[in-house]
Amino acid sequence: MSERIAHAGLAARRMDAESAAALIGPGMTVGMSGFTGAGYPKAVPLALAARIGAAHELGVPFRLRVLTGASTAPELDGALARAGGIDFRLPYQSDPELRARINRGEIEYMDIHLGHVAQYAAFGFLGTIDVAVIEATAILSDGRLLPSTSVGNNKTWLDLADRVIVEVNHRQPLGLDGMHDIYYGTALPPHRKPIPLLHPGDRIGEPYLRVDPAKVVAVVETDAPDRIGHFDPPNDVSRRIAGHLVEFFRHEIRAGRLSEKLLPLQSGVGNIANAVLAGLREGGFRGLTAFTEVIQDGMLALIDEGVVEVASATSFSLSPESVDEFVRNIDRYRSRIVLRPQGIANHGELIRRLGCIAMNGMVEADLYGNVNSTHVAGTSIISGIGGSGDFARNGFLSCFLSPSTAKGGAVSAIVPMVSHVDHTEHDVGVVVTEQGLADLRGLSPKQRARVVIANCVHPEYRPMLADYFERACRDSRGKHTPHLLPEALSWHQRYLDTGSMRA
Ligand code: 0RQ
Repeated sequence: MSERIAHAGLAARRMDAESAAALIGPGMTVGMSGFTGAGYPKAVPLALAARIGAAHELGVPFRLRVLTGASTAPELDGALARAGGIDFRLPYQSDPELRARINRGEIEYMDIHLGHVAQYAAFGFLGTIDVAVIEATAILSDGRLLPSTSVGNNKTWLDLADRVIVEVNHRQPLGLDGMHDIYYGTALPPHRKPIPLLHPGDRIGEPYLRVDPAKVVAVVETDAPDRIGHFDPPNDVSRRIAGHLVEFFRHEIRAGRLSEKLLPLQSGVGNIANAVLAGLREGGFRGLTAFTEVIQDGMLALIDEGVVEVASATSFSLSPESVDEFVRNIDRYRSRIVLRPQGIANHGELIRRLGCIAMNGMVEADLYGNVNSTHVAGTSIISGIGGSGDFARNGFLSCFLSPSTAKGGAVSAIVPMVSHVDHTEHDVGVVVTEQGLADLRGLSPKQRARVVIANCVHPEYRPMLADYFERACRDSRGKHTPHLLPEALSWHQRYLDTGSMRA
């Protein structure tokens, strides 16, 4: 199984996952590969979880600081969380076990913009990175790594970590060779230069990850697929959301603010994002580009049909059916897809230069356009801000999408005041629900509230919100952003008390 390890010195450092996991000790900070369920190490974290479990049985404390690209999979976040082995975790996560432990207060979680993680670590704000555990498709004869299905923060962990463990996954297709673009021109302030990327398809770096072979303490071979779930087919609600957005793009083209090719698209993860991509296909768009984080099933379909010419991202997030199709046609995709480090894929300078159209899901928005992407009732985290803030703040257009209700109608996604703020009113341009679209550009807070109430709120909650706004305009001391403070979060409290926001 060594044809994928062409560097003799590193081939000699092959060992099993248990021996590699034994190189990681209590209290260490570990930077792992992995982004939205792709390209995460498949064997060492499981062995590490077993090692941690055994230590705990002997009463020996063993907890780690775990840093990744974004969400991983049950074999990494799930196993380490279940073993009680995570003390601190950063950034985006979506594993149910990890989430439950964070929300029980057992794990410290830092939610940070995905585009900021690499520089945050390079600035020294995260302390020493003791070990990097990175999945690769192959090791070249000079020791460089052919990345796998995500790039994420791998460059940063490889650069900064004292020691490196590489997992070479034989299941990842060798045809990925040539798809990655690892930019090595970053520097720390005050020595930074402009990043020379002018088009989403530009290649500005090299296809491989550099690593000092002297730092590589273990090479572990694996043969396991990425674990990514299935997507729901678009339903009536997601189709209506997509329909409103496509109609809005048409309106912007007629107004001369967008061309027929729009501007580089960023679309979030999840079913609504997939439905929006399908909506663009049905809307007759051609020759589009994407500068985004994740290539989902929907994006591959758009590339196949010429709707999208080229897509830049940091990771794949493909359902099992799409993976087979992808591997069969990988040579065709190679000229259409560029995978970059997330610090570049989500870089504010590039998002602003390219003028991305940001389309992200939200948990809730308020009357004035503040958006909560992360918390239920202000205190429990769902996943994290991901890259939504990188794109919302810097994009040409910043759109937030959600069904108008959640939990079978018991929760309104449009509330008097959001229970947690991820995107302030200053970063939100367009709010879309299946009810309609609120174009908030160029409006004052009270003007925004009227559009949001008229266009986005579910009919069951519209009279309640209209009533709140009317009384706030009358009774609020300040009339710029009218609120009734004792009542502003009462909908959330009612949901906690009764299971429903309905009055
Ligand atoms: O929970 O499954 O337990 O019922 O939140 O909601 O409707 O399945 O929608 O998958 O599109 O997720 C904001 C979470 C939406 C996502 C969010 C509950 C709901 C369900 C999921 P259940 P849906 P989606 C690029 C950009 C931040 C990161 C980001 C997200 C669960 O879009 O994580 O944008 N965004 N990244 O029931 C209580 C509400 C609720 C609610 C939804 N108002 N109150 N619960 N839910 N609304 C990608 C990356 O950065 C990697």
